Amino acid sequence: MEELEVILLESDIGIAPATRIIQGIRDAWKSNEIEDTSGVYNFLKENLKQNLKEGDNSLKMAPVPPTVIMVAGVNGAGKTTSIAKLANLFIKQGKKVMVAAGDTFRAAAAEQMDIWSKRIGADIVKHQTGADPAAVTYDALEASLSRGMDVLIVDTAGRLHTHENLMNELSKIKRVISKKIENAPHEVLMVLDATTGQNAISQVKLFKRAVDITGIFLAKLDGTAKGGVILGMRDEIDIPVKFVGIGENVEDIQEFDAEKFVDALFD
Ligand SMILES: Nc1nc2c(ncn2[C@@H]2O[C@H](COP(=O)(O)OP(=O)(O)OP(=O)(O)O)[C@@H](O)[C@H]2O)c(=O)[nH]1
Ligand SMILES: [Mg+2]
Repeated sequence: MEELEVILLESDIGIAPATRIIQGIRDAWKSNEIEDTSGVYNFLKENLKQNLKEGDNSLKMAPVPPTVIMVAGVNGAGKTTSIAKLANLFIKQGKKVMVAAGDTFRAAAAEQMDIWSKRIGADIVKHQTGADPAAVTYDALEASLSRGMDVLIVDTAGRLHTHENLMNELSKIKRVISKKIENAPHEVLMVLDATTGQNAISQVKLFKRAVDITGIFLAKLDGTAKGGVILGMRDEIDIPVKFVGIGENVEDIQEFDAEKFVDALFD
């Protein structure tokens, strides 16, 4: 049991969930639900799968278009790439998609979004570097409505969750969206780098406080990272993982699958 606890902690699952799981195994052992080591293994796997399956993993779409999806996260998490992947998915479904280049902070950011949008065939609204991201968002909302877009995805600049001014800026962007379109944004996705350890929990908590995150996009799950941190996420924050990123190309996106995720973790 001690070895198992170490393994769980090393996989970034977090102390509270690891303790809960270990206690669950002890209880199951006492009540003869588990009889041998393979029983422990299966119990653990099922426990993690059930935990990750709770809640709704699908994207909430607006009853009347456009569906507005706001995307946030720390620097370099994979936001812009993940937006391109999502936009491409929608376009493949025959939807009209616009992206808002809401990262006006980094000089090359709008250009990066522009390149992606051309490649996948999405409309784009962008301003100069240094412009107010809320203003870009406002223009994109107007353009989405007038051009009859099905989906608008709003990119935002990477920011440190501990930086209060920048988190307030994020809240402002969300308020602009809510004012313009009732019940929007329909999703606020936080892109999380799968290689992030326990720090991810405090990241998500603070982003949730600022913009009420509705789902996680777990990027960079193709590397050595196992993304164990999301196992603890449900216990502590209760936000579902909706998508995973598994590479740098637009096709490298999958809907989150708890079964597959846990099996891969154990392999
Ligand atoms: N291997 C891998 N790389 C990814 C994935 N998603 C994004 N990346 C890479 O991660 C790097 C950062 O991606 P961006 O999309 O620019 O990240 P960002 O969060 O928009 O970054 P900032 O806007 O600077 O905060 C790029 O080199 C991407 O190609 C993924 O799922 N797998
Ligand atoms: Mg970006």
